Amino acid sequence: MSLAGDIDCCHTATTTDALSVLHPLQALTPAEIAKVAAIVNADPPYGVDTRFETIELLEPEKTVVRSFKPGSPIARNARVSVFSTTTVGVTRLFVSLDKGKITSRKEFPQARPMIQLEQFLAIEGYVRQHPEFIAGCKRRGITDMTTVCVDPWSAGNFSIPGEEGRHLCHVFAWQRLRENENFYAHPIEGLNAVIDLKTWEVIRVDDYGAIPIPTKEANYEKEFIKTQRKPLKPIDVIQPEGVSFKVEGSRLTWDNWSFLVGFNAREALTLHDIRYDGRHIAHRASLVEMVVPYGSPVNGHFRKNVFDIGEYGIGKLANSLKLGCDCLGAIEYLDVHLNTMNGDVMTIEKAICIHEEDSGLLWKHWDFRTDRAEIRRARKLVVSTICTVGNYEYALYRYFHIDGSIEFEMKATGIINTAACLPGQPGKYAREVLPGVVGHIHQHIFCARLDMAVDGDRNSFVECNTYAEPEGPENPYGNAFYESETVLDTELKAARRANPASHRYWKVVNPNKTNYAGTPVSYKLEAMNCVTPFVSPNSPSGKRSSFVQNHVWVTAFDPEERYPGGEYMNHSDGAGGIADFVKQDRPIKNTDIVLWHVFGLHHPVRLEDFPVQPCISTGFKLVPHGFFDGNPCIDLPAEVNEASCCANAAGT
Ligand SMILES: [Cu+2]
Repeated sequence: MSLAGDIDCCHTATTTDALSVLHPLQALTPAEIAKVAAIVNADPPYGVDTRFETIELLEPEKTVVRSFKPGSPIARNARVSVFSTTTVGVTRLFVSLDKGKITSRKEFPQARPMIQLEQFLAIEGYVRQHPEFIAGCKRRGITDMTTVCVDPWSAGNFSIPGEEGRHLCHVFAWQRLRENENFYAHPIEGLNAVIDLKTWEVIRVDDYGAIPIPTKEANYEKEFIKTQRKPLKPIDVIQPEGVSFKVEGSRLTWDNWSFLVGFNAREALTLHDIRYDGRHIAHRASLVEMVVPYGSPVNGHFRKNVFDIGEYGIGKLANSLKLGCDCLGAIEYLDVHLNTMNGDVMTIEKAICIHEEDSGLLWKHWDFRTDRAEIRRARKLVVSTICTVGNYEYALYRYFHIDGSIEFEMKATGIINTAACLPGQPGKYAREVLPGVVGHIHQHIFCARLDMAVDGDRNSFVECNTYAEPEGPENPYGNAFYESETVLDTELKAARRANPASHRYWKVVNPNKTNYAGTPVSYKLEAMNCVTPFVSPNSPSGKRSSFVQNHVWVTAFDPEERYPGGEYMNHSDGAGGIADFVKQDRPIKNTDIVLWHVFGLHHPVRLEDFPVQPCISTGFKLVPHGFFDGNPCIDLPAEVNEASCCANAAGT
């Protein structure tokens, strides 16, 4: 591909903007993160052992956001989670930047922080030095421990004797046969270790029995690919007059859209104050959990049920994006600023990519009597991030379409998690992708938290089902079918699953605002990727991921109900998540509500997924449904070259 020549195609916006706070929802600046760390370090809850899990913006109340006028003073507060290097527990602090002090302190003595990026290589180092682990490797023919790659998996909560009450990591291992080759082709099967992240002691090595390490190479790096196909001709994406969007601090405006971009270590990118033509649609929207259950009970694989957001935090694992590779065209990048475990500022340059894409046909009609055609092209604004969690890449795209719809797409790529088998004997829970190498059946189940505000905060939740009319006097020819709407008015009633048989869908309506037809304005959830959960809900992993049991949940707004599996997920027991929130069975009719959508990928592995997986995709849409009185883009100007395209379109 070629790039846009001498056109200014790439710009990073935050270098100066990040230094000043322009909006109450703007993520903490580097100076603010440093100041918060200094305030906490002046009175650290765990003394010299104190480390920082997260330092993030304590988001202001909605009234503050709604009444904010540019230029008016902005109160800034941070939400901080700190932990000790020596004892289990997390302390949550609220810090006032303006007052320079801690304003709230709450201890969670059983909580464990997310596994930190800084710990990954340390875990590998300690495990590789352990005599029992070395002996296990030796039984499999490995004598050089520097070739062993150890991936740090969350340990879960399995009530295994000796594990209770600790802060642990459970590891799987592979062997790298030579420099830069793909070690996931060489699983060290049946050998796991459990390491205590407080004492750095390997508390147990599990050896389920040795089988040969598969040694056939399967590489993806270009230096290993002997023959390459002929390249295609270049595609240039150029916008000779520049882009149509504007970035002012954290606010983006494009066409009729306006919204703010936030970022934190756990959720990565967050969207706020989303409006179309000034009308509110959502107050906050983000991806709040992702759980990846694997279906194999063999050896140590039963433990693979990882919460990539709650146990690792995908924000801290965001990539710096590369123009022409990760993103193509006229791009604006935003840097993001997080904290290290020591409380230093960690900047990920170009973590957020913003650009426009042609999106094909928007609408068209050809009048065969007059031979006249009207055509409009669609375009979307794309805000993207890519996060690497161990073997997988999650490429996260938020699309703002010109027709008022918002789309979230997650593309999964990277390398499937591999295990080894005897060649030709993958067993029923896996598919062999290379002789002796398998990928287990698994799922990637996501939860989006959508704090809706359809034309204001007071919304209701409606389910729509389509039914066939029974044949009879009213339906003499048997053709009749109709849609039926039900307002689900309490939290327990609104915990629902998809039903393809009735083409069930849901919408968030504002009963106080009507369209020309006299019906409430609304946004429809297009839930295209509902996933059937297979992990038993009463199992150790199932209890911790109970949110996957429904495809939608609706709760009365509570700013502290942030995560569907609970606030502190690592080693969690399943308490404090959405299944507990809805036990309150609060009314959700004509009030401030939050819609939680559970969707995902069901992933029986394909041979084509290895050695590196072409993107597979999942997501959902929020689509205006009676929000407008008609097609909201009837006013879109025709393309400049309309004359030629219409002549072709009309078949002349
Ligand atoms: Cu997968």
